[in-house]
Amino acid sequence: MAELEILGVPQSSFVRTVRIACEEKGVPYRLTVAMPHSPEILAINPLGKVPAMRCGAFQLFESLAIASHIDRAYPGPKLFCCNAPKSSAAIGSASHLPRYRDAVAERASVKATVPRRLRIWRGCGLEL
Ligand SMILES: N[C@@H](CCC(=O)N[C@@H](CS)C(=O)NCC(=O)O)C(=O)O
Repeated sequence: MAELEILGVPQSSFVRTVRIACEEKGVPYRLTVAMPHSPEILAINPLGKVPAMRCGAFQLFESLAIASHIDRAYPGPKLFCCNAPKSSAAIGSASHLPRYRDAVAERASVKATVPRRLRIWRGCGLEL
């Protein structure tokens, strides 16, 4: 399979969502830093929003569409399960990632139950 390229800025929680999907699945990817409305982004997303994704000739935008594609196109642990309510709940959580991140940070300060997840998220540019 062609190299998976994620385009966007690391500060964006939507970019983090798709990077975390890659990290959780163990899918190698390249982050190309590109600002919203830059020519690279507009070539993929007419709305100019990040993230965007490229894999060979295939291009995609919208974080949840990208995360869902990564989940279905690559091997590794399932991020979105086949059970409709659980899958819908996962999509809801991903939509509220910034708030979820704060909840994780709060929990982590009380008990260190999520060291791996914190390492992954730090790797994606999150400051917890
Ligand atoms: N629904 C989009 C939202 C993406 C989004 O709003 N990204 C922000 C960066 S965090 C952006 O590109 N903003 C530029 C703009 O709204 O014009 C997704 O999930 O990918």
